[in-house]
Amino acid sequence: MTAPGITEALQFALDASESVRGTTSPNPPVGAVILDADGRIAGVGATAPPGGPHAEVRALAAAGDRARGGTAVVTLEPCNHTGRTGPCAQALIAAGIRTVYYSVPDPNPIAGGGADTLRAAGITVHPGLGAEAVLQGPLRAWLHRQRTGRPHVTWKFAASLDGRSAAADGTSKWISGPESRARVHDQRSRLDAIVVGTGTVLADDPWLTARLPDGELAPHQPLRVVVGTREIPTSARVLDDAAPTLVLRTHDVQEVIAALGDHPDVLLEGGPRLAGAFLAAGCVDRIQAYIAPVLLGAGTAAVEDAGVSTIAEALRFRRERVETVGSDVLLSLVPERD
Ligand code: AOF
Ligand code: ZN
Repeated sequence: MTAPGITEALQFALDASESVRGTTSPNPPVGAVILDADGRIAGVGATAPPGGPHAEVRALAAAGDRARGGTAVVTLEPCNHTGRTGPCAQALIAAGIRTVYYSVPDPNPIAGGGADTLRAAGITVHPGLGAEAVLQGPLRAWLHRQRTGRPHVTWKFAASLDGRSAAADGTSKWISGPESRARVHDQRSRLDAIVVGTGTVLADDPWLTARLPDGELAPHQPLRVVVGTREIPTSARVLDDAAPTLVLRTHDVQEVIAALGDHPDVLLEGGPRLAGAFLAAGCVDRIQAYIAPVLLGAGTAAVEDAGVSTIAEALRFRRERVETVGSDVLLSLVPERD
């Protein structure tokens, strides 16, 4: 059984890591909490942008002397290396921390091994606290990139009950409801990159920015990536100065993946042909399907040509989560191979 104070600290650590998602790459967005010797929260910290201090160092700074004899709760195994900042394991030892809980081991061969260093210094170490929430949430994309060398791509689409993303005349506003759209804006504000095809830019002229409920731009904007060989006008909204934009004049999925290098958390937003190419190339790691209670009976399919010509070749997915969002259903799926 984990003490109630630790469960609360884990929630603070998760919230801290969530709050810096999209701003730390290529570093992972980590959250850390320091409890004093009486189990009260003394400091909370999250990873600073690259080159800045790690989560533990910031939480220790906030806790000051109250860290002595206390406990640290961290979403990633404290690092053991002197990179751009000093090793967090040493900082925890120097501050007099007695107990460390962390969620997932650091797979980085250079930075990992902090748990052993802590144990050697006489600190009690508990791995695995909240591992599932961290693996599914804030560190999912970074861990995927560490494991595979590729970014984590979520293909998100909104479709009618009959799987269409636009009506026969091309109109598509709005298939999903306001709650689903607000949710996507919130998600964008915590991503590294959003990818769309030139067809989507030409058809919808989207801004692809993350906006707050009042319409203001969110403080963090992901990189906007436009893929395809069709010409897009210089007046396209995606080329405005609200966020950086990368235009890739290619159809090659592998080239896009390579160009995304330092951007592990990627949202693929369409259109149907680009989604089909990513699916056919095995480069979709998760699907988020917003299915609206709307029927069109004709119109553009959410995906086209994913390389399937017979049922034996069907791409199959495993259900990760089903939620209702307003009047829509959000299906989160992962490839059966994973
Ligand atoms: C931690 N706490 O908050 C983060 C960690 O280049 P550096 O020196 O910033 O080190 C980056 C590596 O440190 C990164 O690849 C990962 O293994 C670890 N990140 N570790 O103890 C943190 N962000
Ligand atoms: Zn560190």
